[in-house]
Amino acid sequence: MTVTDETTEAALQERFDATLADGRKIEPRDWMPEPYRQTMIRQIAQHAHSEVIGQQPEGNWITRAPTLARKAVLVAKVQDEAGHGLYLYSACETLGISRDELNRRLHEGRQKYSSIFNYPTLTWADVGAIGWLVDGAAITNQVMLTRTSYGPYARAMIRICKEESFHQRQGFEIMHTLATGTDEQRAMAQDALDRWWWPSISMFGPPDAESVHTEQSVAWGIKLETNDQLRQKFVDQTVPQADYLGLRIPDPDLRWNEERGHYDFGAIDWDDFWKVVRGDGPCNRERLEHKRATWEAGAWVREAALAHAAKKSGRDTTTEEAR
Ligand code: FAQ
Repeated sequence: MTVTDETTEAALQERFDATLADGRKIEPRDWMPEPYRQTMIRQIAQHAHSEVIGQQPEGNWITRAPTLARKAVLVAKVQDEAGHGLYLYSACETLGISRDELNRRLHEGRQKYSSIFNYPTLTWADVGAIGWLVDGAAITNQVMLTRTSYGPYARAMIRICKEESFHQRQGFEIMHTLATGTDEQRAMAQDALDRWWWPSISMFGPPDAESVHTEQSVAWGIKLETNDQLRQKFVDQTVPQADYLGLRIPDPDLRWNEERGHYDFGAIDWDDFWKVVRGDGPCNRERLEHKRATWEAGAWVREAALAHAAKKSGRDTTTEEAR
């Protein structure tokens, strides 16, 4: 590196640091350190993959939703998740990587998606529990991300959060209907809460002391709160909701701590979390296999769309020339 290059690099770094310090956004055409770009690609891709694979557990219930109205809402919700994936892939592409490459990395197991989508949806109450708890946890994290330092990601999050709030409420409403229904329905709601509680609070990621990326991501303004802070926020807001539903959170150590002004809760089984993250959860193989199969089966649609776009742009040019 020459002296001029070094000076330029230092000046660029200084401008990047100043942008962050002023609370302004980093935009696609701005210079950014390569590790920042790679971190953004990793996180946004993982997030996009989660939205897309996250369609599977609830999609499983579209044909068996108990009423036509429930079916219509569920179809719309699952479709919203696909839309979130699309906004996020678009945001990720502004970092100089293609959607095809992101999919390739996922399909080859080189990129992750959220641990939470590796659990089965055994009853209709699981659809309620996902909306209430999983969308609830996702919003807690994503409200923070509306202020993240990378502009396209932050802007995508604003719209996603609005839709996730609707999803969370529809989940809570399903749980409320079941919790105030027959004994059997109430038992279904409790069983779903029993199975989804621990996976939901672990989806915020490992404890801060073991989170390899948090310190740097906080320094870059990617994360504004840590995994443990967000988890605590989620527990604090969800416990009163469970009380309102008359359901019991499956944690004997859960209690209000007057001194801290927060709920204390029991130890999370991190061995189980890592097992799921590493590919050995109840549904990992099935989820990824289905994702790969639909990608392959949809190849003709992508090819047809590209051929149509090429044909249309050719026709438009002809029309222009004819004018
Ligand atoms: N699952 O150092 P950290 C949704 C990995 S969207 C799998 O703490 P970081 C909507 C992590 O990648 C849900 N892996 O990492 C919906 C890293 O491994 P790596 C998705 C996990 O990035 C609702 C390693 O552990 N939301 O639900 C998980 O600073 C209903 C060390 O961890 C997002 O993706 C996990 N749970 O913090 C859809 C939000 N946690 O990459 C359908 C954006 C951690 O070095 C139905 N992402 N790991 O190989 C984030 O905010 C962050 O990436 C965290 C992790 C907080 C997830």
